[in-house]
Amino acid sequence: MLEKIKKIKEEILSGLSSTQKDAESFRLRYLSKKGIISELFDSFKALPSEQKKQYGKKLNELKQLATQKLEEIRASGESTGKEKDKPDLTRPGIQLPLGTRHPVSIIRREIIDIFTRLGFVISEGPEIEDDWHVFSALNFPQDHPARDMQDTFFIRRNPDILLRTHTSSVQVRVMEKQQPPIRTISPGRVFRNEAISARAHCIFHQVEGLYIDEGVSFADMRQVLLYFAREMFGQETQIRLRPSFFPFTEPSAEMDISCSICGGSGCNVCKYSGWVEIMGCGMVDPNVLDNCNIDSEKYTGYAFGMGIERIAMLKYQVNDLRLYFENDKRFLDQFISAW
Ligand code: 2NM
Repeated sequence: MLEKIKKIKEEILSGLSSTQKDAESFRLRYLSKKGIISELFDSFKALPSEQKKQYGKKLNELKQLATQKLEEIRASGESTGKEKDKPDLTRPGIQLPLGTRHPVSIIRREIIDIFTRLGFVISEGPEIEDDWHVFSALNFPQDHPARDMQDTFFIRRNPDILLRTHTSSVQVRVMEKQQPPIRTISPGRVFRNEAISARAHCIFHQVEGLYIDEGVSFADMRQVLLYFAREMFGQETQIRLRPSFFPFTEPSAEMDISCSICGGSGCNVCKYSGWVEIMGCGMVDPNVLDNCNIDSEKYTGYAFGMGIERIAMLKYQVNDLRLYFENDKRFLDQFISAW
């Protein structure tokens, strides 16, 4: 029996046996229930107890050696020699589910894309602002209702620190830093102290635009906004400008587009008027230019502002604003875009 153990040990150590190229045939030959080591254990059981001690140790050592060798063969996968043990590199990969862009992000990118084609550059600024950049520089009188606690979030009970209610504050910062020509759009998040409903939210997104140079006219503004409306809502779109009021522009206007849902014949969305409001605009008030150290005798400019959610509601015909903030995956998964 000692002879037999020695022979098997040498066979395993030599690594020459053909069975040693393949983990499974190695296991079958040495370690399976009918393998030669198991057979040795069977005959070991029949031995008289005084011999058991001598053989037991040798047998256990042999089994350990075989087990170790099997691990080595398994680890060096290439030496298995069998195709079925190799990874199949032609198998298709596991598909990871892709996310979708938020509709507000899609519309923001579309708006940015249209205006950057016209030479506007993007500017950004802080969401936490001071009174000067949000109100005073923009010609809001000290007692204007927008400054009211009910409309503006103030911070730490210091009325000079507040969350911006529009991104015009970014444009004040641009004007303070840079002389005309200025062509900029500022997309961003804004905050208003309003009760949340289908039509209002305390956080929403805006894109505001500003164009200042010598001899810039209301007609220039109208043509750029017409171009924007047609790129955004289709080439058949018409616009109209209605007189309005903003502290920072004079004259001011509200811009409507012909209803993209019914084409002007009348529907729910346009409330049977054929027109829907999409933004405010106007000629920058000379007081605003002066506040930002831009010579209002030399330069004129126009500005406009729109809510991204509002544009998204029109484009996607989703008319509950709250859906844009709930992040319900069933809602978000419906927006697939090249962006
Ligand atoms: C609007 C409507 C009209 C506006 C004005 C300015 C600035 F900084 F130049 F004064 N930025 N954006 C503006 C003008 C915004 O939103 C409804």
